[in-house]
Amino acid sequence: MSADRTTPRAVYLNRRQFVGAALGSLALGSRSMLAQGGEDLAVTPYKLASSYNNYYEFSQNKEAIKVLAQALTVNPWRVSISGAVENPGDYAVDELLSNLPVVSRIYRFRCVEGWSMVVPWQGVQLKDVLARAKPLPGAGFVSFTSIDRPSEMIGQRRSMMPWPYVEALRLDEAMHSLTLLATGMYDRPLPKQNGAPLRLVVPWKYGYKSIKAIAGIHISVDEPSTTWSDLAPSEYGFFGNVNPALAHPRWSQRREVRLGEVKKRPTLMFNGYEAEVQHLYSAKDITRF
Ligand SMILES: Nc1nc2c(c(=O)[nH]1)N[C@H]1C(S)=C(S)[C@@H](COP(=O)(O)O)O[C@H]1N2
Ligand SMILES: [Mo]
Repeated sequence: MSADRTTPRAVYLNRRQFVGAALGSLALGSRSMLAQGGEDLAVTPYKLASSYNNYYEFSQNKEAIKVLAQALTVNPWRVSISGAVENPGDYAVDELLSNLPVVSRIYRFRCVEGWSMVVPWQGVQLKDVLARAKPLPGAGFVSFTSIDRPSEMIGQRRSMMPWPYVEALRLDEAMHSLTLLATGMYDRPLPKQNGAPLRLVVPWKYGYKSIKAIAGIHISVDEPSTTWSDLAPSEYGFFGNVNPALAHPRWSQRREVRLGEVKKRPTLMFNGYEAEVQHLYSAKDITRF
């Protein structure tokens, strides 16, 4: 076992302590912000969505990330497209997205740790970027690599997990019209702590799939390995589909707490996007984390 394989356990255990403590203080300290009436898509206050983050390249402390992440230079920013495509290339991020329709979508966002939020995102559909890249016949997966820049990302100077962070989707999931590459939220440029300048948003999957600060997009025939599913396959599977019936080994997934709220609410199958995405999965797929 490598050093990288022995440390993450502590990381997972910490996730639980942090979420408990931080949600407690948020809930007590922000009564005026409580979304009343239980409206399922009541937008989470910007202040909460931009100050309670997961971004291990900076810290495991959710409140510290918004401060530490300001060290990241996000302009200029380049994104490479490689692998099984007709049009590979290396682009400035604006060039990559130029002339693609900008969409604005209000989505539920659910972290496997049991907290959730509702965020208005702006960005482009990933399928539009992939259409330009033209996946070759036989291509089946898309993986995303976050920026690897320990000089600006203090958490990357520790080997708590293997860097850079990598996530991936099956090509059909990537081509789904709900899947976004976000460049903004709340009609503002994406804050650095939320993944500027470019992050993935896959609303029916747990938050760890929605990788931040994307520097590389790679199309492959075979299933790629991904950071969390390599570290702990039983806890953070490749699918990562939100499923209240499928318990995570350490956290029941039946309920969740919206940031700013106190009372837990039931977690919805596919995070409420069942009608849109269930056709992508077989009965066996949804028994896998
Ligand atoms: N590069 C990178 N992307 C990441 C993470 C990370 O640590 N590094 N954390 C993931 C997890 S676990 C969650 S819940 C979301 C959190 O997004 P937010 O901070 O915008 O709420 O980012 C995801 N994307
Ligand atoms: Mo998460």
